[in-house]
Amino acid sequence: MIKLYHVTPEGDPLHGSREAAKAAIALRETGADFEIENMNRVKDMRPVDGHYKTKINPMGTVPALDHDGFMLLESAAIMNYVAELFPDSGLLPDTAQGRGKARQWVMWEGTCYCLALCNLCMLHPVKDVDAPAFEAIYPFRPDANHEKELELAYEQFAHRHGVLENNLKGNDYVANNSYSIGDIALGAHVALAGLLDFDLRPFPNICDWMKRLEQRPAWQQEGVFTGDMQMIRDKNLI
Ligand SMILES: N[C@@H](CCC(=O)N[C@@H](CS)C(=O)NCC(=O)O)C(=O)O
Repeated sequence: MIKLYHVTPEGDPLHGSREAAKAAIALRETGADFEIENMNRVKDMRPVDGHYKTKINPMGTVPALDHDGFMLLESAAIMNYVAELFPDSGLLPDTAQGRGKARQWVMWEGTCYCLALCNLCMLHPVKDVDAPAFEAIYPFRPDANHEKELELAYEQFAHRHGVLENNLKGNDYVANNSYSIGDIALGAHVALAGLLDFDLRPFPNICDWMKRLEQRPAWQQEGVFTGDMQMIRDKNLI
């Protein structure tokens, strides 16, 4: 049995976990039978001596995967594991070069893209989420308005979207023009544009790609993603 520890959007102060959404989308793409264990980030995951941190994930984060007692942490590792477990899913291309490229984009998302995302989260005014729940993740948020730094963070974030935009030129998907875990890693986080008031319209290839991902049933069933896309549309950012 496969169990995925997730934070779904209903009742969550931050509208759910995008990292766990990646794992849930990957699992849905495989057609695997799995169950979701929905966690409360404040009550279940954050207490230092709680069951989640002591027995499931010492980092107190989701996703965590339990496959017949085998425990795996980290969204990138979980997506790779799921893709290898279900090779017919095509979540990893069938050539070494294709797999290399898919993993390149998963790594790029988790490092280069996320660095810029976190810098922006650190400085962006908290508006559409619960402030204390959000600020607990960013203990070094400045308490005053840092306009210049915020502008630089937007520039850095825009640079990352420029890299992705160029990579998608003439391609439907991020790696070898074939849908993979690279698209899942990136799409789940690019959808945060609404919460960050980041305009995707100057990046037409990204907009088309997001709309392509939105057509897939695995993404339509992921409430974190559909909620984020709704906010993007409500704010006319796509
Ligand atoms: N590197 C980890 C990051 C996981 C992570 O930070 N997850 C967030 C949710 S998106 C979390 O669980 N935060 C805990 C909290 O808000 O207390 C991964 O990729 O799985």
